[in-house]
Amino acid sequence: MIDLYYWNTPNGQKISIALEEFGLRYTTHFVNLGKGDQKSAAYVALNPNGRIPTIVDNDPYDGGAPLAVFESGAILQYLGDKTGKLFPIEARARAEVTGWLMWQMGAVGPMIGQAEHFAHHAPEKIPYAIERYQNETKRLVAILDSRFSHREFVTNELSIADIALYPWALALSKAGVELDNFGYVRSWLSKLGERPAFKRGMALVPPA
Ligand SMILES: N[C@@H](CCC(=O)N[C@@H](CS)C(=O)NCC(=O)O)C(=O)O
Repeated sequence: MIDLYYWNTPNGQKISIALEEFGLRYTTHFVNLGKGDQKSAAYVALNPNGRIPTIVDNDPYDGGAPLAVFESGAILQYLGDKTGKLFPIEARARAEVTGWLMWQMGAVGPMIGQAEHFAHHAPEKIPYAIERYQNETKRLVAILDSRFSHREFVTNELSIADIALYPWALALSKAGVELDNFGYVRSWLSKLGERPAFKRGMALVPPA
């Protein structure tokens, strides 16, 4: 059984989707970001960065003591290795999936996050910052769009890289970037959104 420390934001949703795709049993612990639960000493002991998501695998594949894993990309890789699914072992396929996963972690997530921050949450409107992060986000989405013009998934097969990108692509409009000119990304989103595991992962919300 896996303990999932979660809130329904893109980085959290990557992991709820992955756990559903992998068919792993998990218990959800809602970490209320609005109340600052992610900064509690007990939580920071599991995730030194004080952010969601985190998992604790009570049955890790090395057979040892319960294992805490933080950083959504690292969690996806860990779960892929644990299950032997959606994260190839063969060197070339693995390098490609890892590249797109790191691209999501290092570029797509942070740029959309900053674009949303400066568009909606910054105490003052700074046109330079809004434009800079929205333009960079559009540049990244254009790369994704051209990728999907000739393939179904970001690499040859569905992988943890698609799972990492999906909830962030859904969040684009919050960052002020619309998908009108990115038809291939829209089709990929609707195709993945039909998968029962993606539906269940995205439906995980805190109790009212
Ligand atoms: N690189 C981290 C980023 C995690 C992250 O930024 N999580 C956000 C929610 S999507 C969070 O916990 N925010 C709360 C805060 O900033 O205090 C990961 O991918 O796990």
